[in-house]
Amino acid sequence: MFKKTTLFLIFICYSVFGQTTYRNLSTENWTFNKQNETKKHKATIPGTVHTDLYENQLIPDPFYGANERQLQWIENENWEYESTFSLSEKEISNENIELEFDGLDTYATVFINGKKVLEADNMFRKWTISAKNHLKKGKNHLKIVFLSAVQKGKEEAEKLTYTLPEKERIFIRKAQYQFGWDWGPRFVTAGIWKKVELKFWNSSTIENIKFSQVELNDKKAILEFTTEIRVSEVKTIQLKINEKSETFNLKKGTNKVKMTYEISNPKFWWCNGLGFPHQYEFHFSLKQNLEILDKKELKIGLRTIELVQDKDEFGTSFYFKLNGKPVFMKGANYIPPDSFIPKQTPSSYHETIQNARKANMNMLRVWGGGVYADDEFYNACDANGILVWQDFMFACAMYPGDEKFIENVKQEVIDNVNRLQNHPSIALWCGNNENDEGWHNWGWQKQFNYSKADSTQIWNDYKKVFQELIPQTLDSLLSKERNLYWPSSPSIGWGRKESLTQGDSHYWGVWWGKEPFEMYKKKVGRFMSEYGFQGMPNLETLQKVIAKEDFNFTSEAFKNHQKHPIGFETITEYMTRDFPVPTSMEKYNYVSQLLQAYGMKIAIEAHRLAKPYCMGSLYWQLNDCWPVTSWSTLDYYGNWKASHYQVKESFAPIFLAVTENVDGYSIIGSNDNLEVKEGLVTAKLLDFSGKELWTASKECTLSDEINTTCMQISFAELPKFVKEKTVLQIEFTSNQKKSIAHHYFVKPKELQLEKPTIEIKIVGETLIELKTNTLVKNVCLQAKDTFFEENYFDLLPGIPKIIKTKKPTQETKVLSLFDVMNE
Ligand code: BMA
Repeated sequence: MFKKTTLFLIFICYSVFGQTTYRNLSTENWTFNKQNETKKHKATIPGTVHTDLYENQLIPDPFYGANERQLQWIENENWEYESTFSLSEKEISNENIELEFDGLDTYATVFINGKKVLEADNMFRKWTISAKNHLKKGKNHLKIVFLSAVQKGKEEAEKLTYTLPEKERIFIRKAQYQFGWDWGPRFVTAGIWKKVELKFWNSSTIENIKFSQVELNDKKAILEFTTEIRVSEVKTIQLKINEKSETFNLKKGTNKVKMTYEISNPKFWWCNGLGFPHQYEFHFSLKQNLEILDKKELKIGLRTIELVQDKDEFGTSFYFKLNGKPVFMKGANYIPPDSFIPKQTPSSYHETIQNARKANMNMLRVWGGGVYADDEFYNACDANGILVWQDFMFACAMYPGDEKFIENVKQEVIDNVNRLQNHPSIALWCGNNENDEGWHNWGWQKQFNYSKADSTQIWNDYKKVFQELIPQTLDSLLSKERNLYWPSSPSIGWGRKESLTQGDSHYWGVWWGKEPFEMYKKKVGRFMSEYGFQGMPNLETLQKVIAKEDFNFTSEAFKNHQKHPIGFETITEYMTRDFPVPTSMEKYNYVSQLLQAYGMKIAIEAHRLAKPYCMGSLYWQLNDCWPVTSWSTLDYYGNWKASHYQVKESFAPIFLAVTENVDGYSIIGSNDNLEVKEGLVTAKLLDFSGKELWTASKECTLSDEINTTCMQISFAELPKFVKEKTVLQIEFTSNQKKSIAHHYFVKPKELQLEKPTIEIKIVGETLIELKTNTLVKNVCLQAKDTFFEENYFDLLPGIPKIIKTKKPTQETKVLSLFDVMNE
């Protein structure tokens, strides 16, 4: 009996002090103040100085009107954040206490109880301080002083004998878009932008887990886990991975222990459209005798990914193989979801990724001018089968290459790769966005008057970071099958013809070069990682940040929410080419969205028709960081622009297109499924009243590898018809599933549309039915607080359409192209 009680007591002691625990300090009371000002204000952690100032009503809403301009002083100040928290006897008696900052933005000096314990200088790194010796039982004081990043950057720039492009921003390891972009305001923030916590651990703790796939086939998977365990003294421990346990003798310090794990008949992780993104859960525990010292959980997906670059008759291929299958990548570029990132919630990341999945995407590119995204972003990508092209955070400039900078970047790479490496979604690591293109094409040498020696130095620094440091660091961290590296996106600038025969390409002839949309058909590269066109967000989105009296193109408030120097001029120029140009704001807004969608349709169609020459189409850009007119297809609040509905259609697994050639039309089917699809193709020539002028049907087998010409229609076999009043409707029916496409013979502005009578009926709690007597081009449904599963579509007479809504709707407003033509 006595023995039992003693054992029980010993066990209690162990379990109280034994296991690694965490204490979130973000939830303590925090204050902030401008340096040298005594008045302290309440602060929210994680947060930014801008959001804290706003919440304390010390500044107006940074997104509202042209407030951005009057808030620029914030970036030049130093800011102090403080908190006092109490530690219990139990907490302080832990053997090790570490203070962990997941993110400090950016030049931060940390003091514990008045003693300086850290100087941080990189927003992207995780900072860990061994804090036991600085902390005490009872009250403790934590203070972080943030120096103006802009001032620090300027000081660094002074040290160079030449000027690097993009002024101070490139010296600062901080999100580059904060310095202003052509879709984003300039808000150079400061603050504790991620979680801060205390970690208490005793004798041993799991620091990091990685795995490699030793063998992976349909029958079995052999995984090798490498677990990094830190121990404070020589020790024998058991590591348990799910039901499997092994014993290891560890030395003081960090130990890497390896354990294999076998799975029979493994389920693979597939991207959206090709299968289920299956993930396996692993529970790790570190034990000594009966006592659990630390625990960790890991979800992994089993997949192989390759980047195939084979020489061919045109140049060099550029495509991904997932689990051995070539995959046409469909998706977009992802920018930070907010100018003030801590405002975002886990669910907002999931919603964005679900919106990508719903639009039939399978890849997003995390663009290099932002941040390495939040864990929830990658969790959502893993769960939704969205692959990630992950840039390192460098964009559109040249960067320094001194020793301090290099070491800083090295640690940044280590921290982020350690954090992200196990996500099945991560397909490729890419050095930077457009630095190589900029150096070779944007005329910096002339602009900054570089000597030969300057140029050599700058290019050598480039090579040091992107051709040596990053790939070498990746080699040291990643198992072979997770280590795909591409130095710069794009590999060759769009002005050069090789950009279309090898590597990935950013094609900006449309928009920046003002080339017509039809150019998209000619400028098709091997993998289109950027191209795009602006469209306005919904009016309500802009109305949230622009006052009624400012709601016109000339007000400062309105102009501030368009960051491209000639944004609206460019939109209007393109609109004039293909669409009627409305005078009212409401209709201009609507047509600007149709225009963007129209451009995206032409581009994506061209890319898909060029499969397998072209094997990827990632448009610029998925989302916004504030309410703005931009290239995004989802606005800041997650609303779908017309273009998002369009990309959903254009990225559909079965895709139909009509091309015109010398003697007729070809109907081409593209099939992105893993298996061949057999079905029936029907073409119908319809006038706008719904009258069938001609029809033909043909069996067609859509290959899963190459596009298939399903039908050739010669001009001769078609009856005479008025192009302005006729549409060719194409259907592909396979296993009772129908894909439909519409082909028009003239530009939208040339269509001769009749005034429609549209009937809208509520046919279910969240279902409405639409009918018309004549073709309605680009039906735009609007209702308060709801989302229409389909919108901006064409409605044909005799073909009622049932639309699902997110919430029940009472009043649905309809706008269509006819209303614009008859303004
Ligand atoms: C791309 C991006 C961004 C920019 C966009 C639109 O090339 O890399 O730099 O916002 O163009 O101009």
